[in-house]
Amino acid sequence: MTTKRRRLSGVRATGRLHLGNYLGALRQWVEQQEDADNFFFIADLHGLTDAASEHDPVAFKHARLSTAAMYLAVGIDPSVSTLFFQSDVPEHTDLMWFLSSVAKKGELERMTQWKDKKGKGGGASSALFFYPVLMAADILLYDADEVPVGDDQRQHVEMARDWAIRFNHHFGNAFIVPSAVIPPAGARVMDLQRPNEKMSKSAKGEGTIYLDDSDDEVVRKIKRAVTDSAGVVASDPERPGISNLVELYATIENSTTEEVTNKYEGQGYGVFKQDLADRMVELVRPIRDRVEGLRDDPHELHRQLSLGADRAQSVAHATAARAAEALGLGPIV
Ligand code: AQP
Repeated sequence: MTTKRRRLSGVRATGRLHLGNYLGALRQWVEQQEDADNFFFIADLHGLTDAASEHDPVAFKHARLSTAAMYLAVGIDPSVSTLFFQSDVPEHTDLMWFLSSVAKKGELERMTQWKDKKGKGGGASSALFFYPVLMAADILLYDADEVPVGDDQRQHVEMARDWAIRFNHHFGNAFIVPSAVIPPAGARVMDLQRPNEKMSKSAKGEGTIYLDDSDDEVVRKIKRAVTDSAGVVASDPERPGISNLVELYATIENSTTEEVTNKYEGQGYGVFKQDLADRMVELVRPIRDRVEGLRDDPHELHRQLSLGADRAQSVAHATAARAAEALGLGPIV
């Protein structure tokens, strides 16, 4: 009998997932769903990293459930994968504290996301600073072999690996050391208006395509995507706007960027953007339709997630207990 490899991943509970989240993370979760033992969580505790003045508890309740609806809408099947809210499993925060003994302050200060975000919006919370430790706890709690994520999370998974190795070295082998799995295409989808920056929820503009955008919004965003004056469909690091669109097209079509540029040789951006917009609408429309149906039945969503939390907790409890014992928190026998 072969044991399936175990995979763990999650997305912050911001309510609306975007194309970057989908192509960088969720698509690979779904594609290999049957081949692995999956733990997918809605990272609602990671949704608490904003300063208190920016956090709206009522909107947040809807956002966490809406994020769950999006997981199901893209194809996560709760009868195949363990799907749960992070906050339903208190061992995440227990283990975060245990790991803080091996996580150094200087390491957290060097995290790219902290450096990028700490200056924005004034008064960064300590949760934002500390969140890589919570993320390490998320990853290590389920004895995962693989962590399928987009390229921007590579550094955080590396950090979790380092802390696991350090903890194991000091206190005995408590953790499996997992690897990040980054998809070969779509690992870093760029903003359509600022193609030197990654597509992100906080950009809040025309450069981000959401999985519940209307057909008109999708078409408009693609058509207004920043390119350049060369008018040649190409993949070239010196031309990030058109290169991002070519990569998007290739990722959606499961083809190569070379095949795409060959196909549109001698044609302008207009034809190419129209074709990309058509494909994008075909991708987004069924997801949006399913999300709308799922959001209409919050009780059923909560029921499914609470079943997932029970299974998740049984695994998480064993790992947290192992780590606690390694630290000397158990009884003297
Ligand atoms: N642009 C992207 N391209 C490819 N993958 C991406 N991911 C995020 N943006 C891109 C991947 O999506 C998963 C969940 O990410 P998250 O929950 O950490 O969300 P995030 O990175 O905080 O998303 P945003 O939109 O970038 O939020 P803000 O704007 O608040 O920083 C991860 O696997 C991530 O790699």
